[in-house]
Amino acid sequence: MKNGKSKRLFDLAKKHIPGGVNSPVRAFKSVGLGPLFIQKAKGPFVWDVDGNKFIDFVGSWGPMLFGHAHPRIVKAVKRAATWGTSFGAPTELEIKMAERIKKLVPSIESVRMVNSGTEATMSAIRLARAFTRREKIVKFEGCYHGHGDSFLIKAGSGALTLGIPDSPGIPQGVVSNTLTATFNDLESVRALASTWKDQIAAVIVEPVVGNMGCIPPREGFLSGLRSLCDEQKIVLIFDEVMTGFRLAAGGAQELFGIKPDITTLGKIIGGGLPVGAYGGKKEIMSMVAPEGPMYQAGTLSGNPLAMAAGYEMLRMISEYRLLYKSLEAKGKILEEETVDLAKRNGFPVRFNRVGSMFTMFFTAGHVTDYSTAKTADTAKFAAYFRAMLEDGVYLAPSQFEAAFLSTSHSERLLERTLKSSKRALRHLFRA
Ligand code: KE4
Repeated sequence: MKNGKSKRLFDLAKKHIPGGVNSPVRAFKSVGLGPLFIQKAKGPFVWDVDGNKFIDFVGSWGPMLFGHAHPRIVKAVKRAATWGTSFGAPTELEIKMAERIKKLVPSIESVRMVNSGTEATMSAIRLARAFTRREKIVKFEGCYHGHGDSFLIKAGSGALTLGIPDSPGIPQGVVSNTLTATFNDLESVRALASTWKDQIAAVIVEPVVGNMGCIPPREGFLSGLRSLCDEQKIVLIFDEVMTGFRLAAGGAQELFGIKPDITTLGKIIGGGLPVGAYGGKKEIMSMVAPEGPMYQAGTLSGNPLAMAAGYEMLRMISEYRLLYKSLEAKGKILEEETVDLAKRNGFPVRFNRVGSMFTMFFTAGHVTDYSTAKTADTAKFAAYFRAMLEDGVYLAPSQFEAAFLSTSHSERLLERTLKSSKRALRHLFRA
């Protein structure tokens, strides 16, 4: 595959930008390549600057539920731009956005727009601390909630991929207030709750993990968290930046029937533009300034272009009645054919999936938490990634990320992807 221009651009980028990228996981470090510089995208495809075309399963790390450059999103953003790109003042569209979010996610009674998932999660734990007057938070090893200081402790996603789950630069005082438990292990949370009785402000969890690769919650895990938080008056935060509007119109909380106290959102909610949000019980949200004393602000929060893209996204989600059924059917095709191939050939791979987000782990065992995710053979994953890329399939450049399907991934494209995957696996395992 010719990639001369990407190489040249990467060399140039490294002169001006740390590591040549504006977000670490994009650097392709863990897959032994330099990143592809993307020229354009449409539907399920991306084209790089060397003219290579790929079937895209990254989808900008989740937002592209309807594929890239959807005409309705593009039209909404173009129209909004002619009326001005930012006012720093309230607009009617922000009210419509909030109403639509509340309708789709009933646990949200009041919602604040911000500019990224990180801002949403940072604000959510500050709010939980303000509401409970407690300082500790519980997160899960391998989960990723953005790059806020409190979260870069045993973090997932790019931090895990690059082997820096505990970033330098985080003050000891912050580190000591972040307790870590094991995903899918309720006992590990109960133990912390009894050791730190009445000192834990919040438990924050990815209800379906995407940032260790895709890991579904065990039966009873989320409901157990809910009961424990009720017993101990701990704020339960569902970080649905990735799962929100991805797994159901009402996110993972709709799928699993569990109501968190606060939900954080991002990615899909912006239709590809920078948007995050946090919302939940009115009683808690009323603490947020200027209604209450907990301060959080943002020059571009509720930005008119981002709202136009996000609102159009949520309208399309509301209109498309069979959306999640169709995404489930697509995911099933990939899963069933891959699992069947692996079984017939004895390939040591494990396919985890919930709806349209999935990860194929290069390990034979079940992957249910951080320690089992870490058994994956990342060198094998890297070789598989490179083979798929050569074959025109663009996966997330990390074993510890989820891949995403969109409505634009046709069955024909999925069959094409499966052919490439079978070839790559057979070559990898010399079958
Ligand atoms: P952002 O600040 O990147 O918008 O959102 C942070 C975040 C919060 N919570 C969850 C569950 C997330 O998955 C994320 C961000 N996800 C990663 C991909 N796994 C973003 C990609 C990147 O860091 O470049």
